[in-house]
Amino acid sequence: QVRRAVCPGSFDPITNGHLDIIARASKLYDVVHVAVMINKSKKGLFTIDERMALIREATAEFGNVQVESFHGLLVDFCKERDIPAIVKGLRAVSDFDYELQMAQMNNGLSGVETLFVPTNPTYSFLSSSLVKEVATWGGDVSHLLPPAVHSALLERLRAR
Ligand code: COD
Repeated sequence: QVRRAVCPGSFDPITNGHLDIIARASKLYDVVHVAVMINKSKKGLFTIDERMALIREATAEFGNVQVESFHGLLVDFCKERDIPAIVKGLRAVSDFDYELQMAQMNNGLSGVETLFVPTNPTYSFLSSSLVKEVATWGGDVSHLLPPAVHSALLERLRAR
């Protein structure tokens, strides 16, 4: 049987922090689904298709990562694909409260398990929103993003 897991998120855009978690999950599972969850009330900097293309490019070398988008509950994404495990990165204690709530809610809804991977300390302060804010004001974020994501981000901010 194929062992599957999902790494869900907004990925607006994918950072080296996300990528580190996906890379580690890809060593533990046969197939890792990266789910770009669509949140209609949040207008992102990148469209869902742009986010997926950037994730595909950054994860191509792993060989067992499948990138998809989904509008709805994460547990339904999992049910439709027979995925028993959600893999999430934990940055700091501040992440824990909300992540624990979601993990318990998701488990209660469908029995899906959530596994937490401690973030690589290099990326423990890193989030998509901070990267966008720093880049907006001209700060250097090149070491925090895959190269293609960095170029796309600079181009998007220039066009604004
Ligand atoms: N280091 C390690 N891991 C990281 C880092 C980092 N620097 N940054 C992010 N991560 C990991 C975290 O595990 C994080 O959860 C994940 O990557 C995604 O991060 P984001 O910021 O792109 O995504 P979020 O936090 O907006 O994602 C929230 C979800 C989309 C997963 C959540 O809202 C969801 O499941 N929505 C679907 C609707 C649903 O089912 N709702 C009910 C939930 S109980």
